[in-house]
Amino acid sequence: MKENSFVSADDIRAAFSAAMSIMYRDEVPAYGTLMELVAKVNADTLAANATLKERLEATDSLERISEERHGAIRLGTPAELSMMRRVFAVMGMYPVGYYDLSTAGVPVHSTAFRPVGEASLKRNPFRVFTSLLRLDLIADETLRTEADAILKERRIFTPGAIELTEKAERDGGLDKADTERFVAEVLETFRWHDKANVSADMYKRLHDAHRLIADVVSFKGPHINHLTPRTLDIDRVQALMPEYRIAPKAVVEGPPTRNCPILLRQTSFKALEEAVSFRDADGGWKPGSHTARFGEIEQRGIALAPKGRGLYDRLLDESRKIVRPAGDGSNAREYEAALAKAFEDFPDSWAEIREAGLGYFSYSVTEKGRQTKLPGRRDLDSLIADGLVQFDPIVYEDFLPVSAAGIFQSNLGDGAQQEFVASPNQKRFEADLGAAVLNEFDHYAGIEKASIESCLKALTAAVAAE
Ligand code: OOG
Ligand code: NI
Repeated sequence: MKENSFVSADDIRAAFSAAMSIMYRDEVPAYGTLMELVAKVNADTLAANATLKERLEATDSLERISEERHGAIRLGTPAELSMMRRVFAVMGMYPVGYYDLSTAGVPVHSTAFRPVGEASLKRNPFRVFTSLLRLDLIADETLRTEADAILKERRIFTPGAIELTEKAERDGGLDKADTERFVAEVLETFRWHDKANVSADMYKRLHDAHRLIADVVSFKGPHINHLTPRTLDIDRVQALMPEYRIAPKAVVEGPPTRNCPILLRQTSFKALEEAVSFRDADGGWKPGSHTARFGEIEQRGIALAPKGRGLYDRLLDESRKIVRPAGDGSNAREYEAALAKAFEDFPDSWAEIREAGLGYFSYSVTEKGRQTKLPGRRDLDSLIADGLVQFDPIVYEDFLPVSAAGIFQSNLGDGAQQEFVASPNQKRFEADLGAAVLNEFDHYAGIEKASIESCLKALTAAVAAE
């Protein structure tokens, strides 16, 4: 009986995502400006491209776009990570993928919490890129021990958030009143605190070791460090940003501009320098500043199959061997040219991408297919050739490690390049998380397979009905 009154996990996530967006717009007004700009560019893009609009409507994804965003947080301890997993599970968000950022000079490893089923993604695709600090990559042992002790002391979840998460786990859901409380309580974890947990001296030592360590260890909680709306034309938003008094980062991360967007392209505006205060020895507060929070936009393209992803990684690597984008933008044009040149080897029509087995597609029966009586079961390619089945790209829902590193770097200050020995440790991450991360490729392959089966079934049903 009680079950009927539960709010669905998808609805809890949608409510949480909306609440987070309002909070962040309040905290970082430039994010609100960016949202307006993205809404305008998306409306213009749809008005100018009838086919795009029609396909987004047909695949039920038009509505989610204006609601769509991701955020990012950086956690300090395994206990925080595993509790965060339980909190996100209440909202129907599960860890997908493992990202090792150590190779890029950032002492974290990460996953993305996100909805997984097709229906859940359509309802609300809110995701959170979640990183765990790796103190094991810090050379200074004294500092490591001190940072660890500071992190162990803090409590990033309110008692209410923990209690409601446990209740949801026990009962299998939350009712409306509990959902409202849950959203409000969990939001507290993501809130900005301008009063640091540490002294100015400690902050400086952490900061000297790595800016990211200072960002994680010095504060009461893992403030949301950016929120990212999804745009349908990232080049246009990037070009318009200065007009809206937002300074974009030097280059767009990810693949170059193409007719058929693949994976994910991202750009951001620089983190703000914000006033904070540090603890004094005599119990007072000492003014200072900290740079952490920024805004980002993304354009999502087709999810690539392992073969396509291999090609993407190779071409990106090739272009970076020719030009590595500098943080100050001094070689941005050369980088873009090298990237575009390298990607000439990546087919740029949906039909070619499909035929080469590079990407994942969702298949559906066409109008003609619905009116055709089939004499028997046929293979997919011939059904497509005869115009009975059509295909649309499946949207990439995940992240890219090289791009993520670029986003981290551009917001850590350009002098912050630091080398670590590459040391991916997915086993350790999963032990800390308290669960295995899901494999992104399995997920897309599953959606594709289900769509093919449903087409063949519909067309065979037409045969059986004769
Ligand atoms: C996360 C950076 C990664 C993305 O979109 O690739 C990211 C961070 O700065 O904490 O959000
Ligand atoms: Ni991001």
